[in-house]
Amino acid sequence: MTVKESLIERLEKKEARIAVLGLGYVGLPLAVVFSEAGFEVIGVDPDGRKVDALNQGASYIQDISSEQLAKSVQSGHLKATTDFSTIRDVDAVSICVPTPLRKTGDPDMSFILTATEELAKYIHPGMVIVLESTTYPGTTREVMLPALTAGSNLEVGEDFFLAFSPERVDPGREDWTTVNTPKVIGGITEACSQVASTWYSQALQTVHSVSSAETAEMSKLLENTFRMINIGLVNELSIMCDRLGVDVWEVIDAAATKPFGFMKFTPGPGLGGHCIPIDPLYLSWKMKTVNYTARFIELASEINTNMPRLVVSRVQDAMNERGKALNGCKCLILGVAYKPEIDDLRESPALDVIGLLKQKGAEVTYHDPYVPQVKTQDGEQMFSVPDLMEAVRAADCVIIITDHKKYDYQAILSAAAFIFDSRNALGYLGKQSPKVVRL
Ligand code: SAJ
Repeated sequence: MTVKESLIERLEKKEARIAVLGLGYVGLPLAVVFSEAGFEVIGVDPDGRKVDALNQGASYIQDISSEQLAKSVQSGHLKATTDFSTIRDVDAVSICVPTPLRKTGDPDMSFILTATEELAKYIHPGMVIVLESTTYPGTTREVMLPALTAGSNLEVGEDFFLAFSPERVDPGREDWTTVNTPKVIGGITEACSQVASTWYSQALQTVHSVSSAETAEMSKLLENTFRMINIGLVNELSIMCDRLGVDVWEVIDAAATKPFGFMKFTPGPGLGGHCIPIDPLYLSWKMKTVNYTARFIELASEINTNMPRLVVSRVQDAMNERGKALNGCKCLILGVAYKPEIDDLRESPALDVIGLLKQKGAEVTYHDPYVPQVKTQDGEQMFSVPDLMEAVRAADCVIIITDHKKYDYQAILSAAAFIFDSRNALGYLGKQSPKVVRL
């Protein structure tokens, strides 16, 4: 029996021991899913607080309840450690570490490199390794593979197996989960694709195997670049409609009646989150290394990045028309999380809007039912106002940045002196009211 055949047999019998490196919003759910499929799983993370919480069955990720986590831990199928050396005894490793951008806008590969260097100490024949972290095409083959095989005579596709499988976790989503979201997997070799796909098929409902790691890496970037560029398109459409005196929201709703060949996106105050604004820049960065300029990505990124400035400029114009300077203007921001019904502030455009308003001398406060406090770009600690309606009444200008469903928009409209609505949260009410301006 070859190394591959033996490993596939152990995976199919759930005898293979699994490790998940990185226990964040991707790694923790994946570790639980593998454990619920019957594998013995060890979660490895340098953050001792995460490790302790997991071992106590206390979930810190909204998609996994403590009850579900505790069941896996108590069954003995899941435990966590900060000790990387425990992976010397495992057969299969999923790497779910962050891939942020540096301040320079270049990819920050440090988390992948650290995980790979640790893994290289313990790699052995009969091991399969899958990278899940979103990254530029070529990372698995050009960065991970040499680092894993340096100083060893292990042959990829023969002695060990290496693949890429992009994470598709949308935190807070309940319809599409780690188990039922189709999973793309591409290996360094055909055998790598086969082994990794066999492994994931034991726990996930749908695995879509592709011919290479680069194909899988690129497919993920297409998914999120598609989204970023289309959001950039409707953001530019909002600028065009404003110049033409046309209601962009009505235009989009009309286009969205087309039952085929159109997909609805909506304008907003900018692009937040750790995926959409960042993933496409991994692709444009990679293309520069092969002397190609990804013009769509760069243009859409420029438009999206400028939206907070556009919002503040539109607010300033509206206040001027009402005889009020922005300097000294009491501005209340509603919603600072990067999207509704979550508490995540990463890359949130609200932070840019707050910074720009403060630069113009406005007196800025905020309310967000999910975010009790915020550290602003200039280092100030702000707290969500305790009494929303009192703050609405006291404000010269209410600016809706994130349209949480919890808000009573009718009551806010009645109490406010003026509202700038960057999300069309007020809908028809906003269109009809003289004290509302929409993006
Ligand atoms: N946004 C708009 N207009 C839109 C859609 C989004 O301005 O029409 C803004 C949001 O307000 C937010 C940012 O873009 O600030 C990103 O929003 P998002 O809905 O794309 O949410 P994310 O960042 O959580 O994206 C995730 C991604 N999931 C993965 O990468 C696995 C993305 O691929 C999903 O399509 C998205 O969730 C989703 O559909 O919810």
